[in-house]
Amino acid sequence: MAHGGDTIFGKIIRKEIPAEVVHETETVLAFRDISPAAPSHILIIPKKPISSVASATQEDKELLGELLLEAAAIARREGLEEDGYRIVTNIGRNGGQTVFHLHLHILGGRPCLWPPG
Ligand code: DGP
Repeated sequence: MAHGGDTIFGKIIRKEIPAEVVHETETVLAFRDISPAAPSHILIIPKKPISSVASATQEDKELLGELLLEAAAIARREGLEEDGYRIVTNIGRNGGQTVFHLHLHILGGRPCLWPPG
């Protein structure tokens, strides 16, 4: 599925189910993860339903840049910049992806291990 699949994140974008939104623009939405893996765990998604970065195309170039820049701005506002944080995107089964709508995880407030599990 390249584009167009509906997921739980589609319902969050359409406000059909609630989420703790931290930032919204015409093109992206950021909200707190329902099951936080760190003291600060925010997801940022494009409103366009791209299933993962593996399905993104040249057409999505600007949107992908926007996601990363917005993620950094959100992390800054959350006070994560000084100690650092991690941005992760999972792809497919081995990547541990469970929601097939592209999202960046912003994780902060604790040290992250490397290599990740
Ligand atoms: P991933 O495994 O990379 O596909 O991450 C999906 C994340 O989405 C996971 O950390 C939990 C989060 N999540 C799933 N359903 C919901 C929901 O309904 N609301 C919120 N806020 N987060 C959700």
